[in-house]
Amino acid sequence: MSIKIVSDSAANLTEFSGLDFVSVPLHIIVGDKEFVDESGVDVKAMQAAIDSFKGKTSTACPSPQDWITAFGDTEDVFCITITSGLSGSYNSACTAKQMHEQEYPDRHVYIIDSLSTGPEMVLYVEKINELAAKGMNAAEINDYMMKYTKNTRLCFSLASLNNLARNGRVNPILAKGVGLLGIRIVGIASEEGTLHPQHKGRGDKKAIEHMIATMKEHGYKKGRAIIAHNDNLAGAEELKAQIVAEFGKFNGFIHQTTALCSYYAERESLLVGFECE
Ligand code: X90
Repeated sequence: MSIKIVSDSAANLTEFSGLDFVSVPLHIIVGDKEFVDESGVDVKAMQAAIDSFKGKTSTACPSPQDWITAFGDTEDVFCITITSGLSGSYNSACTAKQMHEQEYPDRHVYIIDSLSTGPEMVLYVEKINELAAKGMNAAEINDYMMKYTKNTRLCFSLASLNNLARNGRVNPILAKGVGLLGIRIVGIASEEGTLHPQHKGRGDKKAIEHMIATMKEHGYKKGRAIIAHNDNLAGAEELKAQIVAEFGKFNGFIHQTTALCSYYAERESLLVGFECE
């Protein structure tokens, strides 16, 4: 049996130990510079380029051909994309699947639209890996994942919505004031895979209190919880400490966002993907 996991780079994973894993990069375009969200991308240089650039910056999702290349020659591929509610990545992957399965009728691509991003995608990568290690076949894993994906959530604390608003991914009215004086916006990924803001307030301390309350409200108990931060390790450590204080332990890890999530979840933002009960 051979199973491969392919995700786009919104998962912030350049590598993953376990199953054969490939990350397919999104691109960040800053004037005449293009940052490819792959291993070795210089996120600090990207942020510096954004800071000093006056024009419009943008991002681009993988093309169907990018996806097909990543699928490779493995019989069964699980493909996890950033939310179709905010990106064309899922549609592109669907086109790729169609072309790939037409060319190789004995291969199969299972696409999971995360309706989310970052650490919630990591939960899916981990779970597929775990189920495959237990000996489940691809169809069984796919059935399991259809239920599993309904029982995970993403909560965010964003330090700015500028790039989301400028690229038409959130209402510009919502973006106003966020970032000034340490104003954070806390919310969750909605069922449709868009931003559902719930609280606006000042500073990480309040934001983290709201994140913990949101986790509780959505049935988090002691399951897996993965934290991604953009240049805010102190905030991530504080969130972890509050998870331990509130729920008894922290079953997960902390990592830094790579280029795509760093572009949209701007400096000092926090994301947590977690399992609900
Ligand atoms: O160019 C593209 O196709 C990529 C577009 C991606 C847009 C959204 C990225 C979001 C990154 C920000 C906050 C988390 C909220 C997620 C709600 C689903 C992270």
